[in-house]
Amino acid sequence: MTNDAQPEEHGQALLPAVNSYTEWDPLREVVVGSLLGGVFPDWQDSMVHVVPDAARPVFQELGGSPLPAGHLKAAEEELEGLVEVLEAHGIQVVRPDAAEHQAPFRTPHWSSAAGLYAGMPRDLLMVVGDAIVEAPMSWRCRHHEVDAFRSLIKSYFRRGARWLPAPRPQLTDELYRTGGDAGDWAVTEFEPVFDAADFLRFGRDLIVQRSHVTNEFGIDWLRRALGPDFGVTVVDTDDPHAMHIDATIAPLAPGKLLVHPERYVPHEIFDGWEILPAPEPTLPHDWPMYFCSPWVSMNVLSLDPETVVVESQEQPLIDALTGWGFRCVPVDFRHVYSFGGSFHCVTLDTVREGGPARYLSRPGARDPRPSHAEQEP
Ligand code: DAV
Repeated sequence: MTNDAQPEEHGQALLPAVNSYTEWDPLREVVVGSLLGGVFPDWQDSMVHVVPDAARPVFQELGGSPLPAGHLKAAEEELEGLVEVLEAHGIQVVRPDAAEHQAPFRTPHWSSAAGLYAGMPRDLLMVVGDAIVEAPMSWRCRHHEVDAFRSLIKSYFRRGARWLPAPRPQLTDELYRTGGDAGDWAVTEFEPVFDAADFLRFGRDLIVQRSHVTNEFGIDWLRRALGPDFGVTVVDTDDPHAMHIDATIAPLAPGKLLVHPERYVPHEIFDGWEILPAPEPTLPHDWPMYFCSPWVSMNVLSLDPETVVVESQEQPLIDALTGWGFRCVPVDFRHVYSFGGSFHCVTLDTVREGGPARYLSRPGARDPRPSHAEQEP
């Protein structure tokens, strides 16, 4: 076995084993999560701002118990349906290992009745160019979630990818703000934490939102770990429940931003971009949603700058995107919605064509790049 970077054949182009700089460049390889063996999370007070009210008693009573079997089976079938559609588009799909999510675990300071699932690699991992970042997640039940993805990460590393695990968080009580004022974040600045899904990639620039799982310390850690070739800009969002930016902002192509009609706050870095407010989701009000809002309707996955995977029943969104010049690939996904996400959440794009470029205007950037950083390597 060799650790040398080996270019791989993905379609016609020879690309590194891990190569993904944007949310929209042509997709060649992708990780699709698995909900198999998933359990309800052990309740933690810091979840109160982000999970739907109805989920709290469920997590308190059923934390560590298997997710409802029938609904889970339907969700797994929808994930298989997504895999088939991606493969039919010539995209290589890889899946996590089976993992034990039901086992309780403890540290010297706290314990968790169980884990969660391996369903949402976007929350946990981030590909920035040729690097895979492991996020320091603040929900205690997710402390070992990366295990299901470690053989994949090791395999990418052996084929030349860089591997950037964030400092292992302690997740002691000092991290969590209890009894704070309305508007306070659930996490303090005790140590760096973030979920990868609070970031979006635009070539050499990333944007990030502060949230109930992402603090300034975590953003600073990532900024310094990525180094001067990348810029990380914090953008305001108007979302008291903020956890993961990908049902608030969805960049679909250079210059085209799909946004949540209320949560999106205009920012100068998007000067010159077309902004499309997403239409209302179509999900029935009585559909079980344990982790998130129906706005995961806009959590779409770009296969290339003209093609997006959209939930089959989100006809108003399909119409709006079609009218904006996109080709929509419809996939049934409502049962997956129930467990916390849609197409962007359940995937991690490890290989897209394209390289580092600049797409955002940076008039107020604190550390303007020297001009040599604008050039392709
Ligand atoms: O609208 O509840 C969902 C983010 C999915 N990871 C919402 C945000």
